[in-house]
Amino acid sequence: MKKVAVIMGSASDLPIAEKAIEQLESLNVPYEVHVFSAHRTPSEAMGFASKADDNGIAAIIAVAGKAAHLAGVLASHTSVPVIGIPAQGSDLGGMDALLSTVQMPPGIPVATMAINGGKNAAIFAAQILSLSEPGLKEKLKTLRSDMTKNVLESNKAIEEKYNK
Ligand code: RP5
Repeated sequence: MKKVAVIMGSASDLPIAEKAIEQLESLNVPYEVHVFSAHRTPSEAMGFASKADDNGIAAIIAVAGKAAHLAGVLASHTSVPVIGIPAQGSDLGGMDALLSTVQMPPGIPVATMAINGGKNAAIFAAQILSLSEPGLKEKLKTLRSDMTKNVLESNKAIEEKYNK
């Protein structure tokens, strides 16, 4: 199976990246993890993105906060799909990173998740890989049906408690 790369703009983004990593692990999706900054290590970020396809990466998850250019810069150097996670900074609550990540110019798309949306980024990356991996498609189906079961169970418990 091809791999997912999880890139963060700073080690301080690790708690958000970990949500994605945990979800990839639970789906048995192979991954690699790096810290590359669009601003502080732009050459390394570019070098990684331009070789991603040759290195067997099928999707890139990019976590960054503040003026979050990481996802867009990676996307500009590869045709591998890039999934951006805007990180919630303390100053503007993540709106800065959300807008910096989502407002890409036509031609260089970034699939932007919710602020701190690590879990969905991993699921979306797995969905991309699952196009050529029937086993992974089955795991994603199970993930959905487990979610449905959990909601139905919590509904039952709440209905029993309040609807007398
Ligand atoms: C961004 O600036 C990083 O992605 C991080 O979210 C934010 C703050 O970085 P540090 O100052 O904590 O390294 O580039």
